[in-house]
Amino acid sequence: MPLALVTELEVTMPINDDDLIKMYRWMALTRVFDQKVCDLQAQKGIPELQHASIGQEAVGVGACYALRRDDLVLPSLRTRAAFLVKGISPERAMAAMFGKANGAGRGKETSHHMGDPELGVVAGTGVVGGQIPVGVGIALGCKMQKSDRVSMTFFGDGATNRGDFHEGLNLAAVLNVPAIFVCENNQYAMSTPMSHHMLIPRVSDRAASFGMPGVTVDGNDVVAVYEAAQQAIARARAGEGPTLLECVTYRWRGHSERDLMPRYRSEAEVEQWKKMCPIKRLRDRMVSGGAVAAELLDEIDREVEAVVDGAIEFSERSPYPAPEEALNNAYATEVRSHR
Ligand SMILES: Cc1ncc(C[n+]2csc(CCOP(=O)(O)OP(=O)(O)O)c2C)c(N)n1
Ligand SMILES: [Mg+2]
Repeated sequence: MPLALVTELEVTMPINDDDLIKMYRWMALTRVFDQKVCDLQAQKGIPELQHASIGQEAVGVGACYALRRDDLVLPSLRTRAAFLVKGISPERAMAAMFGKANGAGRGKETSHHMGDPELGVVAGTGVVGGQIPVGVGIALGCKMQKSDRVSMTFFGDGATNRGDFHEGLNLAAVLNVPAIFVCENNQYAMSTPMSHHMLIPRVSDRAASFGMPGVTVDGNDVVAVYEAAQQAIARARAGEGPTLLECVTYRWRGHSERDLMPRYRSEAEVEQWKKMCPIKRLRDRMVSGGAVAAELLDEIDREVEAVVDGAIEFSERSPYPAPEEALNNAYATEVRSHR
C-alpha cells in the first residue's frame, strides 16, 4: 500500500473506512519508527537522544490527518507522527536521527527540531513551549495574507505552565488568528506529575481565561482527536479564531531514553495505560465492526516494519555533511519586509 500523504487526502465527514485504514497505518509507522530508534540508541548510540512518542501516536496522527498540505505544523519534542503525516519521508526522518547530510535536519539537528518549509513543517528549538508564540505569528501571517491556511502547534502539559503558552494564547485570541493549539497531555513533565505542576484538572479549562474554546478529548482515540481537530480547523478557516484542544494520553517510555527506570510512577500505572493502546483500540474497532479484515492490518504491520528497516539501511549508507556545510542554512540570507 503506498504512503498516504496529507496532500492525497480527501477528508470526509463522517470518517470512512479508508481514512481509518490510513490512520492505522500512520500510527503503526510512527510506533515502529520510534521503537526502532529506541533499539538503535541502546545498541549503537546514534546521535539522537530519543524522546519516544510510543503510546501517544493517536494525537499527532488524528490532528495532522485533518490538516491540508498547505497548512503549517509546529510539532513538540514528542510529536513524531506530525513529521511523518505531514510528509517528511521515513528515510529523511531516520537519516536525521543519524545526523546524516540527507536527513531532514541536513545533519544539523535530530528528531524534534527538524523542519521542512516546503511541507509546512516549522523547525523548532529546545525551549519547551517556545513554538507556541511562533505558531501564533504564523497564524497571524496566514490571516494578513488573506489565505485560509491555519497553524497547528503541539506542546505538552508541562509547557502550559510557561509564559509562552499564556502570552501566545492570549494574543492569538485577541488577534483572532487561525491557530489550533494541541496539548499532548501525557500527564507528566519529565518526572513531575500533572497534579504537582497545576491545580486544575484540565488543561482545556485554561482556554476560558483567554476567551477561546477549550476542548478535552480522549487522546488515545484517534477518531475523537481527528474529529475535534477538524472542528477547530473549520472554525479557524472560517475566521472564528483559535481553539485549545487537549488530548489526554500517556507516554509508555521514560521522558527520554536516558530515563530508563522511572521511579516517579508505578509499573501498574504504565501497564494500565498500555491496555488502552491507541493502535490496538483502532484495530479492534475496525475488525470487530467487520469493516476491515485483521489480515489487512497484519499486512500493514509487516509493511511498515519493512519501510522502517529500509529507512535505517538508507541512513547507515548516507554520508555525514561536509564540514564546510556547517553554517549553510543556519542563518537567514534574505530579510523581507511585509510592506
Ligand atoms: C524552558 C525549558 N525548560 C526546561 C526544559 C527541559 N525540559 C525538556 S522537556 C521538559 C518537560 C516537558 O514536559 P511536557 O511539556 O509535559 O512535554 P512532554 O515531554 O511530556 O511531552 C523539560 C522540563 C526545556 N527544554 N526548556
Ligand atoms: Mg507531558
